[in-house]
Amino acid sequence: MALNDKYSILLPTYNEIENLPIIIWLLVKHMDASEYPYEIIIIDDGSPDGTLEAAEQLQQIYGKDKIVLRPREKKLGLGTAYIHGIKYATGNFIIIMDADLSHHPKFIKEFVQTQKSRNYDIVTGTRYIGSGGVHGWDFKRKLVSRSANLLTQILLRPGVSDLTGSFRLYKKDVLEKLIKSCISKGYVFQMEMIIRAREFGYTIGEVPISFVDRVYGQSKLTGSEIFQFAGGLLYLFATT
Ligand SMILES: Nc1nc2c(ncn2[C@@H]2O[C@H](COP(=O)(O)OP(=O)(O)OP(=O)(O)O)[C@@H](O)[C@H]2O)c(=O)[nH]1
Ligand SMILES: [Mg+2]
Repeated sequence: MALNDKYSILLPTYNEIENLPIIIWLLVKHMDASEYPYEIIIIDDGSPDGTLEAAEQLQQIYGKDKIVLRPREKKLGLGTAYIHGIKYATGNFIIIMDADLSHHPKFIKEFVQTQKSRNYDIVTGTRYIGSGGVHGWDFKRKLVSRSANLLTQILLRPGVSDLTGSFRLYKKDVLEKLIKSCISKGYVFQMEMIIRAREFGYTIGEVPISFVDRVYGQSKLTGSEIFQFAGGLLYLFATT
């Protein structure tokens, strides 16, 4: 382990009051066991359900060095939540993940090992190779995800098996550069990050993950999201 490596985990939240205590507990458990220095940066966007108040209590339990709160006034979207969070990150590596328990912190160890094995710029979780998979999605959602991924593989040939996933490890400077160069919003954002990464010649490693559908809280995948995704995909196809 390089002596100065530190991992900043960005956790954007919007109405995650049921999930936050569990994800934080799991993160602390797994990160403490790994012995890597780390911090968890919670970016809450004015959740009406009191997520921020829960985060404040968790900060008191686990300490201000481990739990950093960088809330914003209102819901401004995931992309800018990452940009906001990075500004405060003190680690040289950034881990982004969802707070809704779809991404299990136990995989972080493998992300770190994979990154170190070849000094990858990015390591992405993948649901589509090896032991990776999806649990709890209905047929429609699986079909949408698979089709989106397949269509993208055909059109853009990115050489990465899971493009729309959002459980990833980045070198901090790489993520900063990528975020600045990405213009899409919504689901297509994660995909654009990988496509731009390829353009810049960054190296990408993959770790199979099992993705579990959110248990608590509302899902937001709607027809308009799918439409938006298709538009974004065509845009990337036309411009890259
Ligand atoms: N700060 C912030 N976080 C957000 C925003 N939108 C979503 N999130 C968080 O980003 C993560 C991913 O969002 P999800 O709602 O789980 O998106 P998804 O996984 O595609 O869809 P479902 O899990 O089916 O709802 C979760 O931790 C959310 O709480 C936002 O506008 N601002
Ligand atoms: Mg989710």
